[in-house]
Amino acid sequence: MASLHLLRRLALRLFFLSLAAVLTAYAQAAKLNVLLLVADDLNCDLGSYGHSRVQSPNIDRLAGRGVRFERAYCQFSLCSPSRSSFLTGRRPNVTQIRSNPRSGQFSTDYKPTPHFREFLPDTVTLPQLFRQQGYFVARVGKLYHYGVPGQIGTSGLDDLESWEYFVNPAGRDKAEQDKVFTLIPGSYGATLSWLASDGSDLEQTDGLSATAAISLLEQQHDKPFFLAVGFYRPHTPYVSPKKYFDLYPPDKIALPSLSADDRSRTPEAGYASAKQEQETMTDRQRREAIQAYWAATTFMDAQLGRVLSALDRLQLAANTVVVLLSDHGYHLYEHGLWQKMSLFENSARVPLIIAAPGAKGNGRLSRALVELVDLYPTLASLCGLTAPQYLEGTNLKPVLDDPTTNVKEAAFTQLRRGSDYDGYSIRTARWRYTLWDDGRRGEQLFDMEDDPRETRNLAADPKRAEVVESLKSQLRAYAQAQR
Ligand SMILES: [Ca+2]
Repeated sequence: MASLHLLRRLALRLFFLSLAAVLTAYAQAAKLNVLLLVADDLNCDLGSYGHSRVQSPNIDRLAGRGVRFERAYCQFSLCSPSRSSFLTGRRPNVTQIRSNPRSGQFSTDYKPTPHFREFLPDTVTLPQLFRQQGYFVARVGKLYHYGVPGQIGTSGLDDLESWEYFVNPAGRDKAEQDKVFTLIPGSYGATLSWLASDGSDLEQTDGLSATAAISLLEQQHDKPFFLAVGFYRPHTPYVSPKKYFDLYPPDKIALPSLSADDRSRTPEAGYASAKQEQETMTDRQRREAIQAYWAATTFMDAQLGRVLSALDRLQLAANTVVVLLSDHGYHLYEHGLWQKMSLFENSARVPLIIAAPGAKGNGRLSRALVELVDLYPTLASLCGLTAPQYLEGTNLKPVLDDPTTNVKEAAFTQLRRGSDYDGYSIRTARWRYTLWDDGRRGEQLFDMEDDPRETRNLAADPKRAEVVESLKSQLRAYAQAQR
């Protein structure tokens, strides 16, 4: 009898011990790491996004094991406004960051201005939330705004509250600036400029960034980590080793065709991002610029691939959420435009891939409309962190489990032209509608199903009056609500 009682107690004790072990393991497993990969000025010219020319094997590999978002949009098609938005989880009219910092302008605490802390001093940024909740949080390279290439190797427009540790690599591309071909002598980052560089991948800033990120992954941490790696390419100057240029011979690159509105620049506000020095480029130069951009993309993809391989080698992939995104889209002569700062699809649309361990939708694409402002609540939810109530995005976890799910009806992107006027654009499943200066400087409506290259502006078509009214009132409500 006594031994039976003892056995029963022993069995009970074993049961509770193993239950405790399972619960502890579950709690540890639930603490997912985050690897946030942010490319600068990267558009959707990528293999996994269906581009027939551009080689991006590593981003494609990530798409194979995560959910690839086909319709992801930035909230502002410029670096600092977009990054300030998705890293705070708030829209540009709330952060009040609607321009890049003007060089030489410093606030009283010697930060380049404008900085979102001037307007939202107590906001908790995405990385800061992870810091507060016990994560090791580190940054490599460009997460908040940096002037490229001028501020490479500095902290740029950083937010010190966001990081416990940071690295600011500066490579051969920074040192060899004088070899870069540019449309404006002495200017590299704001205009089109490029260089087929000598030397190896590892000497370039993005090569050094990947090396620094791998070293951080290799360190043993007693806490879960949130590692943000900000690549500088394919931002101008489009610098990469020569071998990447050889992949894209210019004479095999077809230039986009222009519509009648593109040629006449109607409405003018829609095309006001065009820069004078870009207007006189020869077709040969246009092809060379596209070659250099694609080369920089493939080079950046290779560095990103080194970080992903390290994650696999260190057996961290099963316990790490991996995200790839770009701060905004980018034109390569579509509509006769280059770079960003337009409200056409190429400038508003971004690549976005989220690979969350165990998500049922992994390996599939989603056509759900999503916005970069959704990143913050999504990562907080995936990692079981309590996010601030004021966040303006939507948790995408339901889409990661079922990519056919929709979580919103529309995505919004905005711009400010100088200090003069704003443009707002709404993207629904079928339409893109853009309102310039509340209509005083024109409006544009494109049927993205029938006319994905936005060649026919239907805003004045009487048959579409009802659609225009509905989309216009949604845009006006958006513009007003956020002030
Ligand atoms: Ca950018």
